[in-house]
Amino acid sequence: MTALLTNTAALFETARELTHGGRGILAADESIKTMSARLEADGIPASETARRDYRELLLTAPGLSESVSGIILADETFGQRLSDGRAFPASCRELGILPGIKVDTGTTPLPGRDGALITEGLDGLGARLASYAERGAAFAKWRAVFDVHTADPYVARANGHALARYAARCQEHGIVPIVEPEVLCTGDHELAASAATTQLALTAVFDELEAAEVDLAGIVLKPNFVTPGLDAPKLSPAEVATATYEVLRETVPASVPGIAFLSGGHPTDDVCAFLTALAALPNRPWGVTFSFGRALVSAALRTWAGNPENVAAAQSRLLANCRQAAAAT
Ligand code: 5MM
Repeated sequence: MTALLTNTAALFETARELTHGGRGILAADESIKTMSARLEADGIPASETARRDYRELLLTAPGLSESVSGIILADETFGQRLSDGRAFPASCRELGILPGIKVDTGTTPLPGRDGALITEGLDGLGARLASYAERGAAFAKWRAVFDVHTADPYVARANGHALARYAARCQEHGIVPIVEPEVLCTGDHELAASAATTQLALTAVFDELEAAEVDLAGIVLKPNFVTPGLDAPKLSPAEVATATYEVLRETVPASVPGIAFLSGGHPTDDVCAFLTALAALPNRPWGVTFSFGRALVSAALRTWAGNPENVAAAQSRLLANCRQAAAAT
């Protein structure tokens, strides 16, 4: 019982540290395939070393910990060393940033569901979490993906169930689970479609978390902002914040300590404006912050271009975006 209570308190502390205090999370956990494609899109030959050098550039940006509380790493990076020989997870802690690990193994189509996706990675998850915890992981991440055109109650329940089993397993190992149900922003759908799908997904996720007896005080939720599709006319930050808050208020229990939003392909200025408007709404029960990937790193990757002479300039671009996002909280 005492160990359980200690675990509960520690999970809550970590979840708070990640989402409160004006800092947020840097999502640098692109799979090898995604990271390689992003390097190549910027003219950088993809290799294990190039992926390592790029993640080292991000982590060692001077003063990153002033705006970043945690960094999500992919398995490859988690096992790599910086050029000075230090392991990535240990370096994160030395730099004042909690190390996290993406533990899902990606998505696959659900049979007969028009291309709707299910996220995989539950087999052997306990053993992997034990190893990550031993090597210093403070938190983990699992991303479920929903499309407004294919999401339905079954798809939401199946993905919610996987997220809940993942979250329960993380807590068993003293690791805070980031629970990420992402409704994709790609397309030209209206705000109402994003709102309905986000509501469907979050309702199923919290039903399943409750059924799995996950301690909600020891998780971080990572949702999308409720917006029209990226190809549809934009709405104001106030409209996005109001629509997002309406869905969250209906679906997310007050016991969840913090919500860290994904950026979903929206430009940096837009997602920061959404976050500023949402953070300003009164009587919010949860802390709100960012867990952006592309909105923080895209400019840095372009500036670096694989050239060691550009490291400092690339780090400046990253830091500027992280400071802007932190200011929005
Ligand atoms: C950084 O990208 C993460 C991993 O993506 P893949 O497994 O597809 O390579 C991704 O889960 C990311 O954390 C979220 O989508 C949020 O990132 P954005 O760029 O939407 O803020």
